This record gives sequence, C-alpha cells and structure tokens, in this order.
Amino acid sequence: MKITAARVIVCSPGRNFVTLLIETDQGVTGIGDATLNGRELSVASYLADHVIPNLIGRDPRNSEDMWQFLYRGAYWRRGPVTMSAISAVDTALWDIKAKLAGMPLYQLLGGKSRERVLVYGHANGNTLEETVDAVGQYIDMGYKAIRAQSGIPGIAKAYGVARGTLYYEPADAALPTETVWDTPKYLRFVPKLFERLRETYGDEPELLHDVHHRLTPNEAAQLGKSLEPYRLFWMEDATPAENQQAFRLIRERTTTPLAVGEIFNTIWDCKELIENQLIDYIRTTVLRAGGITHLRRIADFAALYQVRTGSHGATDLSPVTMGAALHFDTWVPNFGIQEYMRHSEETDAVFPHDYRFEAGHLYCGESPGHGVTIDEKLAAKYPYKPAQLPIARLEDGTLWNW
Ligand code: CS2
Ligand code: MG
Repeated sequence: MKITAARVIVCSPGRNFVTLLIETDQGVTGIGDATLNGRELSVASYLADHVIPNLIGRDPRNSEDMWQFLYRGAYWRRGPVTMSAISAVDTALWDIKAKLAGMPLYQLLGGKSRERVLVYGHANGNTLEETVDAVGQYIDMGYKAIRAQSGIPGIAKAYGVARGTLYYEPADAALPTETVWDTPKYLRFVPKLFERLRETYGDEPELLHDVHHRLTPNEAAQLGKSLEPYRLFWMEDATPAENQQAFRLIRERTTTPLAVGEIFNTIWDCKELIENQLIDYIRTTVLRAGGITHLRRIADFAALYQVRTGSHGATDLSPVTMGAALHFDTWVPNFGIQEYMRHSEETDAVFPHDYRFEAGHLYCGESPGHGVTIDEKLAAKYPYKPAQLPIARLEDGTLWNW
C-alpha cells in the first residue's frame, strides 16, 4: 500500500485552519489538523515544501516509522512548527489505519474506557455580574464543568472575554492587538468572582480558571491559596513553564489543582512536571504534541504519576483535532477532562463530523477513522486571512506574557 498524493488546505471559515489530506492507492484518505494560531503559513510551508515530498510512495500503515522519520530524520527536533506538522501527518495516518480496519479510531487504541467524555465550556463576561450570568447559561445548557474568565476592573481587554457568548476568538487582527495587564488588580478580583460563583451555584458545578501564563510562581501560589475555599477543578497555566521547577514553588504552597501544557510539543516539555508530581492535569493535544503516537506516550508516562489528561480544545484547534481527541479521550485510562469551545457554524460546515454534545459530555462517533472530513469546495470559499494573537503590556509599556 502506498501514499499517492497529499495536499495542504488552508481556509478561513470564521478563523484560519491548516489541514493535511493524504491519499492512498487504495482510495482511502485521511486528514490531520496542522493549525498553529497566528503562524499558520509556516506549518503549511513546512508540510508542503519539506514533508509531503517525503510521504509519496511510502506505506501509510507504518505510522510509527513515519513519526520517527519525521522527528529524528529532520535532525532539527521539537518546536511548535515541526511538531504541528508531524501531528497532522500522524493524525491522518491513524485516520487511514482505522478506516482500513473499518473501525472507529478508539478501537485501535484499546477500545472504550468510558461511554462519554466530560467537557468544560467557556463562560465569560465583561464584569463580575455578566460572568456569573454566563456561568448560569452554561449550567442551563447542561454543562457540568465551566471555565470562568471575566473582565477586571481597571484592566482594558482582559484575557478570555469574548465578543460572542459561545466561543472566544483571540486572534482578532492582522497585527497584534495590544492589551494591558496589571497583576495586583487581577489578584484582588479573581477570588471575589469565584466566591460569588459558589454562593450562586453551590458546590456541584466544576469550576475552572485560566491564568494564561500571567503570574510569577509566588503570585500563582497566592492565587491558588486564595481560591482553595472555592474548590476549583483546576488553575491553568499559572506561570510560564519553560522552567518546569517553577511549579514546585506553587505546588508546595497550595492544594488548588494545577493544569498546564497547551503550548507544549513533546514529552520533554512536561517530563519534570510529571515525574515530580508538580501538576495534576497535562493539557498537551493531538495537534500540538506529535499526534496520537506521541500523545499516547505522554499520557502513559503521566499515568505512572497519577497525572490525568485535559486536552486543549479552543477554537483554533479544528474539528479534526476535536474528533481525534475524542477518540483518544474515550480510550485513555487516565482521562481527566476535555476542553470544548464550540466552533462557528461556518467552521462546522467545512468540517463535517460525527461527534455530538449531550448533557455536559461529548460522544465520539462510530464511523471508521476519527470521524471528521473536509468539504474542500466549501473550504475554497474561505481564503486565508492574516490574524495574530494579541500581546500584553504592563501599564508602563513593559511587554508581558499574553
Ligand atoms: C486558551 C486558548 O483554551 C485555552 O485554554 O489558553 O484560548 C489559547 O489562548 C488559544 O488557543 C491560543 O491560540
Ligand atoms: Mg489555556
């Protein structure tokens, strides 16, 4: 069996997506997501110029050898561009493998460990009151777990506050939007928000919060401690994680569960965090961390230390990633939760899929493969639009972590 052709499809049905489609001599095709928010064309070129010529003529069933070929064989290892490209190839090959077997992808991984996948949605508002109402709307929609982000008095354009109600789209301009950050204002505000959420909705709903890399380890420890009474499911990306040992400072001072990993791209980025039990949830995804092949290694390693999964699932990860992630989540023994930010109707139409939401959970479909396809004709109607993520500066102009 041979790969006969492959192509990169760049489209923008509401936002930009990069998709790899692989064709075989047996008529079976597979697709993988290669979207890297704000840097899409670099992965498109990596695939088209440097990866696709290597795919033609190779046996698509040897996904492990292909992974090693693209990782070791490139000589230049790791990094978001390389690893997103490898992820797209790997996801497409697992899609093909499952279609050849005539089985949904989760069956090839080891079958079902659960019937349904717990997801969390994104509630947000410009003010504390609006955010409290938004959480109520998610509860009404059936969500059991909700992430709450709010505008903060005195901070213009805080992270996580949407223009629409169902999804948050940060990559909003061809050149980065400038936002302002103020840690003391944030630290004073956030405990008040979660106090109100628990007063209003009681103990039942799981509540999550994303710090989005803004704090120092000591500030993160202070926040974690002040949120302990409100029993968060997790506090996410509390501090940047290039220095994995930074999490030891947070860990030793608070019992608020910690989640990290959406920007990681290999097991090496989270090795110390996991083996030292400095985190509770690892958030690497099929898309960013080398596809099913590598994510499975991360999850198995994490299981040794009772660290559970919590895959990133923002709108910049296409429905292809969501489909593959749901098969992974249905199998992975140490599953924690799956992020679920809904896609726009235009996006859903370009990527027909068989997963569905019901009562706070997502269910992967039963069709062979990962269950997501691309309507290329429709995709062609939405050409690429340059869009970058915002940046954050302190009030004195210092560049901060967005
Ligand atoms: C966020 C994302 O979903 C999350 O947890 O951190 O919204 C993130 O900002 C985007 O995926 C960046 O592209
Ligand atoms: Mg996040």
